[in-house]
Amino acid sequence: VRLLTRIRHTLDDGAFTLVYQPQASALDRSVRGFEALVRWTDSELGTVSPARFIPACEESGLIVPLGMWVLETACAEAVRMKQRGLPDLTISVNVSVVQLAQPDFVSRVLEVLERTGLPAGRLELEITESLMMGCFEASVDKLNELCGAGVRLALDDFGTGYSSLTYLRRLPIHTLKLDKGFIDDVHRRSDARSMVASIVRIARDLKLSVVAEGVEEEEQWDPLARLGCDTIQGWLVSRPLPPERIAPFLADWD
Ligand code: G
Ligand code: G
Ligand code: MN
Ligand code: NA
Repeated sequence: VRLLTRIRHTLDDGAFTLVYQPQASALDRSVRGFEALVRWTDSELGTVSPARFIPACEESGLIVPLGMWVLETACAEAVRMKQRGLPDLTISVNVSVVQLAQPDFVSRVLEVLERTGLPAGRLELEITESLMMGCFEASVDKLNELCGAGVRLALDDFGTGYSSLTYLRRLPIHTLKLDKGFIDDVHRRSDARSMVASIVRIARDLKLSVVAEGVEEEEQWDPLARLGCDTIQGWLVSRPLPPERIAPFLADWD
């Protein structure tokens, strides 16, 4: 309860910030985009992990205004990057099932694109598999609408929780984000490589791009690239960055 009271207070006064984690092409290491991740530093509670406050926001419905703030801030930042002469990169934004369940979710996303001027094709929404549990049919309709408008869709944390390969086929997604759990041992264990290889084969058949998440060690890069992962995300490329460190990072990375 105390957490929620604090969140309610701070939505207005700038205690939430976004950090941006780069995603690099597995083949040529060029940066393709950034995932926006929310951070909260409260004047009383200090830094609170999203792993703790996001579930509280989902239960209370506060995720709806917070999620819209995240979306608008991330899209505006992507437009600003372009204005500063940085290349056309994709911005990935996490979306909670609770947001997706809102009847006006699609129109509100399209409004944000219009307001910020970000082309739909440069926004990727990350949805987690828990969406399978609730109103699947209604969710698919909304995702189809967004897809039709040119927004890209990613299935986040793939392989954790309520995975279902039959649902995978029915979702209009472009990208599969392979959970860190599949990635950790890929340079050490052949069974870990077999798992990644199998998932990549399915993704290929479904014409999905694959992002390897949570890549921390250089030794993981080659096996992941050879196994057919398209994109590498993790501390090896960079920790999530505050907006002012994006341009310096890109300059260094080349
Ligand atoms: O960045 P970090 O590892 O601390 O994130 C922890 C969890 O919080 C992850 O599951 C991540 O997807 C989630 N998360 C981070 N930012 C957002 C956000 O803006 N919206 C939602 N719904 N989840 C987020
Ligand atoms: O659930 P989602 O994939 O949206 O959240 C990604 C989470 O993983 C964020 O909390 C982010 O800070 C974290 N993360 C990103 N890269 C790495 C990494 O290389 N190692 C670890 N341990 N966590 C990471
Ligand atoms: Mn994510
Ligand atoms: Na993830």
